[in-house]
Amino acid sequence: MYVEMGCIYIVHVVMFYFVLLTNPVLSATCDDKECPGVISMPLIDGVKASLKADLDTTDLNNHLKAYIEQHVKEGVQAAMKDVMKQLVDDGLEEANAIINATVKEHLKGIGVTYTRWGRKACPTGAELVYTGQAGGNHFDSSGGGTNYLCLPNDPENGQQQSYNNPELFGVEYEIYSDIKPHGWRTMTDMEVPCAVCHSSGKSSKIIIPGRHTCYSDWRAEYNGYLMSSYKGHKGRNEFVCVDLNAEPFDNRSSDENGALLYPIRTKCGSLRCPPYTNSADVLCVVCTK
Ligand SMILES: [Ca+2]
Ligand SMILES: [Ca+2]
Repeated sequence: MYVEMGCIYIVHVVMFYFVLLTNPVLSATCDDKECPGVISMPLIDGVKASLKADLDTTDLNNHLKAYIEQHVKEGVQAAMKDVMKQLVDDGLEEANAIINATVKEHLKGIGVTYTRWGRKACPTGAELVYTGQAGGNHFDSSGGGTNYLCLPNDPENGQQQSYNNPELFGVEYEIYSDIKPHGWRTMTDMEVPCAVCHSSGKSSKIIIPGRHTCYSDWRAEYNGYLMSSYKGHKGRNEFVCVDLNAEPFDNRSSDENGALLYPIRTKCGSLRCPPYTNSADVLCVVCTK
């Protein structure tokens, strides 16, 4: 009796698992809707017998969520960096433009001045402060000043006095045909004009004797010949650079003397030749930068 009942039980168990393996619809303990994070997937398709297993995807979801968050974070950071870089670049560009405009405007108010001897106008690019007549001490006086002056054509005169010290004369080109520099026009006994010039945006000015061109990074304002007073006269004057294309102050050519201008020539010995040449005109150039 018990043996018979045991056999029947075994048969029922085998039939149950047979049905379990062969039934295409497997009853689940929970479906996807009821168990978030759990998915079902077929395990055995090849035998045309569905076997489904429930997988807990909670960890997978957490990893996926962390992965997405990390990449979103990195993407946002990269995008923000690009945006910030562009903002900074735009800001710098705008700031540079403002600075450049401000500096340019400021530079208009600064510059250097120089006197252009022998001409009434300034070189191209320079502003004329005033034009006038060259003046100086009498060539035969041992006292007085030593520098040539650019006297404006619109003077504001002081009171006339009896005190005797008339030492302000006009300057003549005391340059005869036999001593004039190469290429120089004859203006003997004619008076010397001058122009005071302002070159804006510059901070330095030099007068180079012995050259007619500037060194690199310097701009030539004008060039000409170095001149001063005569060696045998009592009056001593500074060297000035007289424009290569000098002109007379007016049409008068009377021999009035006063302050005089002579060309300067080299003398070898203490002056090394070469590089210099004996008894040569001395070129000069006024340079700014
Ligand atoms: Ca004269
Ligand atoms: Ca004279």
